[in-house]
Amino acid sequence: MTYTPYHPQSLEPALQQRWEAEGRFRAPAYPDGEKFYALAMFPYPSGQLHMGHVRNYSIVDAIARYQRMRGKTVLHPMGWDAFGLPAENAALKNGSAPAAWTFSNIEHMRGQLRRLGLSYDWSREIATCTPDYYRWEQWLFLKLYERGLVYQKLSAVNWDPVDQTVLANEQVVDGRGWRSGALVERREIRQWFLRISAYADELLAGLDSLQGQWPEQVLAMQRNWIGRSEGAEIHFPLADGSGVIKVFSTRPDTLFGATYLAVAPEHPLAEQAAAANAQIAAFLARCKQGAVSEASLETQEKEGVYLGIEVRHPLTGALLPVWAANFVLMGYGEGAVMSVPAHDQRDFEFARKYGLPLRVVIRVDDADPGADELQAAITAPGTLIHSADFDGLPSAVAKVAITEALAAKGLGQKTINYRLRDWGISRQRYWGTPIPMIHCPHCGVVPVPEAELPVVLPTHYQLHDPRSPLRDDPTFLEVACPKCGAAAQRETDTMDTFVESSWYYARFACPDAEQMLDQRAAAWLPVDQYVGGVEHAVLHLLYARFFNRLLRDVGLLPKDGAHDEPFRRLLTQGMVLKDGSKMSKSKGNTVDPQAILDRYGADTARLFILFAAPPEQSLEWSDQAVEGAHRFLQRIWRMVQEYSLPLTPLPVRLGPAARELRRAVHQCIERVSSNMAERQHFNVAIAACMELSNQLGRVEAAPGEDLHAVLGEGLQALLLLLSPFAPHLTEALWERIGDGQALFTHPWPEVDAEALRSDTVSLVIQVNGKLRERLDFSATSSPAELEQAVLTHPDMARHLSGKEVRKVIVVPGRLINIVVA
Ligand code: ANZ
Ligand code: ZN
Repeated sequence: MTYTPYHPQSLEPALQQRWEAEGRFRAPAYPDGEKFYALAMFPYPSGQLHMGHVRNYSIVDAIARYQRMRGKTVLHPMGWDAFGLPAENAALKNGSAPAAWTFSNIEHMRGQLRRLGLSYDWSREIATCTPDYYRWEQWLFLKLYERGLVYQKLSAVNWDPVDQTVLANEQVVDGRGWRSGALVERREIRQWFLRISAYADELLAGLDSLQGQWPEQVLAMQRNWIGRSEGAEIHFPLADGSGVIKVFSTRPDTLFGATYLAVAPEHPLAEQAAAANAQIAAFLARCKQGAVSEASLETQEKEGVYLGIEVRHPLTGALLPVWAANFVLMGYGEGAVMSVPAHDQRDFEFARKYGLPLRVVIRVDDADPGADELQAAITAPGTLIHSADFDGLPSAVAKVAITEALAAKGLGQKTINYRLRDWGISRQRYWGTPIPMIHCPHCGVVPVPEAELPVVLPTHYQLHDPRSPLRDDPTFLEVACPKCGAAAQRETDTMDTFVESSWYYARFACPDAEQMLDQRAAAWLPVDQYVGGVEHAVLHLLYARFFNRLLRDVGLLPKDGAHDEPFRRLLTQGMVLKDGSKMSKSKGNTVDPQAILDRYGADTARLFILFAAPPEQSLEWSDQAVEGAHRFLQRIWRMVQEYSLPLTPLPVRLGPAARELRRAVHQCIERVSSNMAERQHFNVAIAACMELSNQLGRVEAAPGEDLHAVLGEGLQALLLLLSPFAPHLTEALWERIGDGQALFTHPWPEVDAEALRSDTVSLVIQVNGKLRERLDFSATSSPAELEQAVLTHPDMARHLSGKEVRKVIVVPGRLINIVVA
């Protein structure tokens, strides 16, 4: 027998060119029939594909190809999240322009994606750094500004005093500027914010509709991030009668245990006190040092200073001192807390450090520990003590009663607080979407008129230092005020790159629309299956859920309830590990996908990566397993070539061997099918195919025999089932033994229930209720025949000899129990 050797290095590119020339994976403008939108989180064009990409895209491609075979109209697009810091950093290092660097990376990576044989509709490709894309983001910004969903406020940034520029959090390494090495300072500057907090409740409620469709862990992380807490706003009148300090507390039941207040260093009262006291001023200045990331606030040593101010307890009238403390956040609640050191651990430590008093007001068991004996705060709810009229109430009841008592005096009310902060989208960086605003000396902030969009980002700069070149370029900067015509200046902040990735999935539905989105978006959305890394559990996935609602509320998506959520189903794929740790350049344990493609081809790479682990778990790289995947494909190649044509229809009656083989074929179809759609355990699906290929490989049959016909059916099924994973090899072989219909839209094979029916049943045999044997019988036997068969079965002799059989109980399909004396 002669056959062509398996040579993926030439076979695969030839097929890929054909797919491209035929426009095979183009989606129509509108779905005809049932749609399926499959999407992988689009990549940052860093220069090279890594194995994480290969895994992500292989998963989505398998799903997209499967859904096509299920008869769905599939949309499967790809694009580039092309703005961001790495382009600037690379430009600084090698003097290139960020745009040129970005586009050449896109060029290279697009080639790599093609080489993987991913079934994208490339006609919809998007690069977010092109004006065609970001102009709509500027347009939306203006719409949101009109609606009060965009605003400016003072906010802290990392300031590099040597480079004289703002640094991104990633550019601060151990509190120092990454280039200058200078100690970073905190500065307050005016920045642009999106009012995501206005959607907090809706974003929280929407999570319920994703239950079962999104990983539980991601839902939990979003719930925490939104962080709804119910509590009370409590007013403490200033002792000098000049006003009140408001605090937010989730534990109004501990109100009688409050022994002092603590305000944020940025709180107006702290700043007032600092004006008259150098020691306080020095403390506040110290708080302003250091980087602004949340992590650095969490870990810093808790410190404070007494402000020389007193307030009255709203219910007892007792005088309490007011401190400023570095752990109180200006942006949360009221920027002030009532400190209850006996029941809050942070307050406990602070009180012990500064010698402030403790009052125990909650009892969790019978003991009433004296304040001096406490080793740690008692944080659990319990029963109130030392709390006047509220003594004896459980915490939950007391929360309501105390809040009502405060409300009656006009000194408080029930409130809900969210941890979710408004989204600061200003970046003092160059390589991003320009914020379409103008600063006029007479009119203040003036939006760029819609007709003048886009505000195009100039791309010709050579970067020499981290300062944004926009700030020094008069041709960008200088502009006439749209309102009064006076000489004005453009905003030089650009948008956070998370803005681009918050709506790209919608633009893919109508990439050439002459508006942000047109009718096609509603027809394709929501994304039916989204796949990406779990590191995006909150920011990206929350922002996209927010943007989808903004798009709806400006009229670009229908308010029909079916378009609130952007991603119907989410799969978070696991990491690719080598030697037990995440592949990374810094660890030097990467495997370059290009090398695997060159050596084995795309089908092997894809098959290995899907076979090695279930998609959501981490995957350990193994050179041997790659070899194994390759050998498997070679075996299939040989088997199909060796099959002597023509295929013949199945005879009406099959002999036992043919029946058994056919059952194996249909069991495989069943296992693969259930793992494609529901569980998405592609590794199990591939294992089933491997098992079937072994069974088919053992068959020896000549044309004309029933076994030969079933073998043909089996080989066909195998190619269909493997085509989502190894699309090139299966398509090439399908040309030899297929049924003339194109493989990529061929109907997915159906399970024949008749074929699954077994000739034999396996029954558990008990003697006096104890498990003794497991024996096979003909599936068509009657209970009487079974009784006869089991008693005379040679394997039963040792259990029954010399015993008197009293009774035989047959439970059809399950077991036979023999009662002996
Ligand atoms: C008194 C109290 C007693 C508190 C007690 C807790 C335990 P969550 O659940 O995250 O909403 N807090 C309020 N505003 C703050 C701010 N701006 N910066 C730092 N901490 C602040 O947290 C609510 C609790 O965090 C509030 O309840 C308040 O301390 C503190 F036994 O009030 B609590
Ligand atoms: Zn003006």
